[in-house]
Amino acid sequence: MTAQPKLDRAALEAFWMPFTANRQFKSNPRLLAKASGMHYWTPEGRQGLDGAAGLWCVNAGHGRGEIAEAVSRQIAEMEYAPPFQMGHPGAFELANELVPLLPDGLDHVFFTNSGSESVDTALKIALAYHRARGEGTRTRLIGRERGYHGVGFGGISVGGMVNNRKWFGAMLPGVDHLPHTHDLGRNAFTRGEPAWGAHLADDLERLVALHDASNIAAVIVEPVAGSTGVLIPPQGYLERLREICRKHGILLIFDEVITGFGRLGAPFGAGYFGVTPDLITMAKGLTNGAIPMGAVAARREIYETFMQGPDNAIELFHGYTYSAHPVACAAGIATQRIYRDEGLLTRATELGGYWADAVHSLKGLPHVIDLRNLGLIGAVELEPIPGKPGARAFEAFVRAFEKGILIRVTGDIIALSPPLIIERQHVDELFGKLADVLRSLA
Ligand code: PXG
Repeated sequence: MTAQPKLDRAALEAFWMPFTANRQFKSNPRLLAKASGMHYWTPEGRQGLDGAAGLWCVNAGHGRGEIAEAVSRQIAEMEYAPPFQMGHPGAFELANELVPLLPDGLDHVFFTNSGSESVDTALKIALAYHRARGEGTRTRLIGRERGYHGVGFGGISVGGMVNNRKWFGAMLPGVDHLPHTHDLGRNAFTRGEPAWGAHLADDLERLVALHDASNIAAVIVEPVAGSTGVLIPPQGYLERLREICRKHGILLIFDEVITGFGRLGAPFGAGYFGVTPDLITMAKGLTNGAIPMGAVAARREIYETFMQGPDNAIELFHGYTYSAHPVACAAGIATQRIYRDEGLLTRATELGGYWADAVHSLKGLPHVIDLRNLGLIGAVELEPIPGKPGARAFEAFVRAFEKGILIRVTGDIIALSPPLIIERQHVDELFGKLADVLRSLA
């Protein structure tokens, strides 16, 4: 590894770090300097097993040469091309690569640069779609408690995580929230999808009765809620949500920023659960996290609804300077090739049983009040220290880092989502060390 200049406390000051306890970090920094395969290394050369795929994004593992080469080739050839009223081949190629991975009927792809932008884009498409069909009164948006849809104003408005919302004023008007599906009393220590809770989708009927369907544009949910701490949908819940949306002409948006690209053992959660939404948002695994990129897939009828009026009319007044950025597209195409060649989008199916056993092997360890799993996702919920929410899991995170495993914590929940190239011996190491960490906690 190339020697890196030491960053002292003063050198850490200028960067205002996102979603980070800045002062705590800067007095005890955890820096990463190199990554390959299943591992990260600190600048001092300490190795850490990646139990989080970076941040749910490095699905093909780190240091993929094919992506690096595709990116360098594209930068040398053409670093940028304007996406409005012009195009470049990579954008069309990547969209064509994605369509076969999507549920039948979702066959048009709009490119963005992040999950947050994908969410805003999907919400705007939903509103504009209804208006284009002459149902412009459909303006209300429905999210879910504990939902995470990124940090744009659209995403925090439909999102349901209080810390992400309470600081930021009134947000979008006309938003409602379905109840979340987490119930430890009924579903603790369930393997896979819990049996109880499908009826919680019926709350949508209450909102329809309250507002009338003619005022409701869309419902957005994560098929598996990730960021809030891994909430697995109850059996039949997503089907029921789909049915109620269909009945009332409400668009259903699946936010698949985390569940996309093989996390559950199918290319998308929609396919895994056998429930087809009208719009799917994605990001993260789209480029293996190598270059920022997001996308929204839309049902053909939605796209076609916009394709009216004179040929020279711009149909959707929306887009980003970096929509379908050539370098991101190159990374995306190379990533999709790896997923295909290595069978990674279904790998979680092969390994899911072994992974589930490993997750549930933590039962009985100190402070563990729930274990959850689906595909290559796992969660360990800890009893909070009274009066200090989040402190126990944060301590676990710090000790895990010191022990050489990278995990993600949110509140008092540890979330695990390794690269999909993980092997059994890594699963053993991850859970062996995590068990040691849990045993060491006060
Ligand atoms: N939707 C979902 C479902 C996400 O998980 C976003 C949108 C936003 O994506 P961008 O690219 O704008 O960050 C996400 C992001 C965590 C964690 O700790 C998860 C995310 C972001 C930060 C932390 O689990 N997911």
